[in-house]
Order: sequence, then structure tokens, then C-alpha cells
Amino acid sequence: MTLSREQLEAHWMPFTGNRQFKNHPRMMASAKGAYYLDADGRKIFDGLSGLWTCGLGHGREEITAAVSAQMSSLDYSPGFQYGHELSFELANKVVELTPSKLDHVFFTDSGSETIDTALKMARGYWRSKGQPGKSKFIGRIKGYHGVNYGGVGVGGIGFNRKMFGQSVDADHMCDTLLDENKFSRGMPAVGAHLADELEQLVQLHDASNIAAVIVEPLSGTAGVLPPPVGYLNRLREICDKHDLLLIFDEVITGFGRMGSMTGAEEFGVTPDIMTLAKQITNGTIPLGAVVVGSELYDTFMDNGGPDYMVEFPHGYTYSAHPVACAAGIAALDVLVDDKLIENVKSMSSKFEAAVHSLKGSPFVTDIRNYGLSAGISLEHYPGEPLRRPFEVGLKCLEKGFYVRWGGDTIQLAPPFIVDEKQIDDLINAVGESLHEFN
Ligand code: PXG
Ligand code: PLP
Repeated sequence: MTLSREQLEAHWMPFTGNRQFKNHPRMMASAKGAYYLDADGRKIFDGLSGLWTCGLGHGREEITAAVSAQMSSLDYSPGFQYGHELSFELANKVVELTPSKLDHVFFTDSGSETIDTALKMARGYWRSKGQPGKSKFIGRIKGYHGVNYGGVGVGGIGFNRKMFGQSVDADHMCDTLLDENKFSRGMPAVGAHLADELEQLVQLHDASNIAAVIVEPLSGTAGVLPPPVGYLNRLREICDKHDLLLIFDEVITGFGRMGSMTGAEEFGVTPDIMTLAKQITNGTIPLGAVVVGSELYDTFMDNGGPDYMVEFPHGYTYSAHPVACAAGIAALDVLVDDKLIENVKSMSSKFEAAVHSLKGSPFVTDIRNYGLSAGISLEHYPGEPLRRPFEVGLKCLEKGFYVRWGGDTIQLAPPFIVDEKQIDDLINAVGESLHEFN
């Protein structure tokens, strides 16, 4: 590495133990397919597809070519009051690939912006309909909805909240982890009844005060928690009964990882609002998208006043950035044309068997999986729940495998292009690492 210790200080890194990192840097230099090359030229398998972003593998020529051509022809275009064709083309593609009731797309630049946009849409929708009291949100314990103020308010990870004080008005349902579901494969059999807690929260706060319920169809960051059988259907029923909007945060589940285009499609439940990011451009250029149905969109249009007036006072300088849209179109084309979702489907049973073979390995207290995602919970050091996953992650890196540590779990999400041998090697690396503790 060419950088000095002093040069590392200037960059305050996100979600990183800066002090540890800067004493022991882990630098990536390049990437192709399912592998990184680190700064020392070592090949590292990408066991989390970047940060759940790069399912198509790295360095896809189709995306590179589209981005490069776009940079040369229209590098930026004002997103407010002016348009360019690519955003409409991408919006139509997103509408085509998401459930049929969702047919309008609002672009943002990240998952976090997407969530805050969705929350503002929900409140604005009820105000436009003359019900301004409907402003509270219901999230879920262990939910992750990004790091902006709205997303932190509805989020359910205490560590991400405690430093920052109050944000939006939100209450939370319980998480879906049950002892009897430990080591479930795919969707746990028990737990649909946990959705009934929403019914209780409605009794407590009254539906006239609640704008929306927001959940990840499968919680990723909390350590891969697939929904129990029937749970999402039950949430949908309760939302319909009480006139609450249902938001699915599909920043991780969107565009393939579940073995379907979306979690909504895979689990058979359609939300009123869907949030997408990450995989939409294969992680190459920041882009997020909120997808909504016509009733919601038309409510804003019908209440917008004269037609020159802005109906939704919201948008980002980089919303629908032309280069990001070019990347999005190219990435979604590769996903469809290369039939990579079929690969996720066919590899997921192999992946499931491999990851569950770690049951019985030292410190493993639970394993959960769905599609090409898995979470492995590890026994805590006394008073230090986060330490062992960190140590396992470093051991895997020494063996040439990048895996994610978060909370008391190790998370795996290999690229959609993964093959059987790569799955075996990844799981062996995790298994060996677990056995290396004294
Ligand atoms: N919602 C969900 C469901 C997410 O998973 C966000 C919102 C926020 O997206 P942005 O683009 O603002 O980061 C996310 C992001 C991990 C990990 O290892 C997960 C995320 C980000 C980084 C790491 O679990 N999720
Ligand atoms: N802060 C200032 C002073 C700005 O002028 C703007 C945008 O014009 C923003 C923040 C928001 O930036 P963005 O649109 O990239 O979210």
C-alpha cells in the first residue's frame, strides 16, 4: 500500500471501526466477476456481492459501456422541470419488473434517500386526502431502513438509533425471531401470529393516527431473517382492514437475491409502496427508486393545484441522474438477458445445504437463509456480542473470502453468478475460521 498512516486519517469512514481499520487497513484495488484483488494483489472472493449490491458480478462490460457512452453524451441533466429519455426508459423497466399494481417510479440516489422519500409520500398522501392526523409510522424491531432521520426513526436496530435522539414519530412491532425456528431452512414455519401485534398497535394508537407500516420482506442487515410463512399476508390483511399503507423496503431483496425479481413476488404479497436501490445498477452508480401504485400517484396529481405547480415538493439534485439511469438500464438488461434469477433459484438449494452444514460448528447458535442470502448467529463473548463475528470475518479474509459481520451474525450473499465450487469454498472458509478459536 502506498498510503501512510497519516493519510488514512482524512477519510472518516462509514460504518467502520476507524481506529482499528487505520491500524490494519483492508484495501481493495480492483474487481472482476466474483472476486476482488486487494492492494497486495491477493484474490478475494466476494461473499457479500459488495454490500448486497453486485449480484451480476463485477466489471460487467455492458454496464461499463453504457455508463461510458452516457458520460460522453449527457453527463448531467437538470432533474427538476427538465427531463431526459433514459429516466423514463428505466422507470418503465422498473414498472415491468415489479408487481403489476406498482406503476410509477420516483428516483433517488440511495436506499436511505429512498426510505425517507417513501415516508414523505405516505404522509403527503394522507394529507392530500384530508387526513393529516395519519402521520405515525410502524416499523419493526431489528428493521434496517437506512441512516437518514426518517429511516432511523422507523428502523429497529438500537445501536443505530441511540446516539441521535428523536426523529419521526414511530412505534415498532416485535421481530420475527423465535427459538423454535432456529436452524429453519427458508421461511420459518411458525410466526404468522407475530403480525397480530400490528393489530394491537392499531388499537393503541388508532388507525386515524397511523400513516404506514414499513418492513423489509426479509430483514437483511439484522442477519437475514426470512418472513415466517403467512406473516406478510397477515400484515397485508391488517393494513387493508385499517386503511394503512404497507411499505416493503426491498433495498436488499429487490432485483434477484430472493430468486424472484422482488421479495413481493417471491412471498406473494404486494405492498402499496416499494423501495429499491443497491442491485438496480449492480452497485456501480448510486441510484434508488420508490415504486407506487396509481391511486397514490393520482392523489398527488389530483390535489396539485394548477398544472405548473409542483405536486410533491421533494427531489434530489441527482434524482434520475442520466449516468445512473444508463447504469440501471444496462444492469437490469443483464439480469434479465442472462437469466441470472434462474441461477439464484438453482443455486439456492445448494447454498442452503452448504450453509446449514455449519450447524454444530463452534459458537454457531442459529442459521437462517433464503435465496442467495444467509445469516449465521454466533455465541457472544461475555458482554461483547459484536466481537466474534468481527474476528471470524478477519479470519475469512486471511483465507481469501470477504464476508460481512454485523451485530452478532456473519452474513453471506454471494453473487448471482456463483457456482457450486465457490459456494463450497466459501462455506469451508467460514467453517475453518470458526474452528480456529482456542
Ligand atoms: N433499506 C434496507 C432494507 C437496506 O438493507 C438501506 C435501506 C439503506 O440503503 P443505503 O443505500 O442508504 O445504504 C439498506 C442498506 C449489511 C448492509 O451488510 C446493509 C445495508 C447497507 C450496508 C451494509 O447488512 N443496507
Ligand atoms: N444543501 C444545500 C445548501 C443545497 O443547495 C442543496 C441542493 O440544492 C442540498 C443541501 C441538497 O442536496 P441534494 O439535492 O444533492 O440532496
